[in-house]
Amino acid sequence: MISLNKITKKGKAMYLAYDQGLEHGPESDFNDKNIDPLYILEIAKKGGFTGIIFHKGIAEKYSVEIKKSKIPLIIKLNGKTRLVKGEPISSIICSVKEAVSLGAKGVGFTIYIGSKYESKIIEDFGKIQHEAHKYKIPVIAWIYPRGKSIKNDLSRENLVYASRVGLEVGADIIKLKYNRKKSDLKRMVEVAGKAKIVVAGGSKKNEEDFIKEVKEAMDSGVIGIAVGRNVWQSKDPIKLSKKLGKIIFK
Ligand code: FBP
Repeated sequence: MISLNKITKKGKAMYLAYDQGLEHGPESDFNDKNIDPLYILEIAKKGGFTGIIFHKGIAEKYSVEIKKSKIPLIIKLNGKTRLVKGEPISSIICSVKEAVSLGAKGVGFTIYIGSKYESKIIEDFGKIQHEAHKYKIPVIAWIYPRGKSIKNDLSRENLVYASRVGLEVGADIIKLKYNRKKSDLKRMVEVAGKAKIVVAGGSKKNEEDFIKEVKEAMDSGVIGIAVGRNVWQSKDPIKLSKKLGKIIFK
């Protein structure tokens, strides 16, 4: 069993995701402040996050500051832009070995179940998972039902399926979307067995509603959150993060 100790606190997880520069593009998500990775690092540190999620480029260029911050680094190993339409697949841009040499305490990987490329994605994930576990590094799988065959990516059936795929393929933590139906999330937790679940945040919403969403998720048995925009697009990200920390680590 791989230990999650380095990227959790009291068994709970609060990750700040900052892979959107590649996934969505800077013009859609960033403003003058949050375009700067150092601003994000400061939120992660002062806000009490148990991990910061970067792609390889930021992990390399800002490695001195990341190490100094002592925030556990999680490197997202694959990614894609939003420019290509059609069936989704992310390319591997960083090996586990490189991630470890950059100081990663965990690695992330996106799996699009339902995509035409699913078999290649799952095959790649298998190799990454094997390698990461050789280094005793936990693997977080972002599992999103997506592609032409997926009619509703937030249906109970698809989300519960995504959760079980996470357990079956060997993810230690599964990052899933939450459709605001507690009974669906409880079922997702149940089918994930000994694998743990964190929920994604999505685009920026009303702060009170976001806090409520996090409470609901924690009540349903997930170990935490892996969110980006709702935190670093907030007017006061540190204040918000502290409120989230109280809910998550209480
Ligand atoms: P957010 O909280 O900003 O939504 O980040 C969570 C996340 O999973 C990111 O890690 C990733 O870049 C993004 O959402 C993917 O979102 P999309 O659904 O647009 O592919």
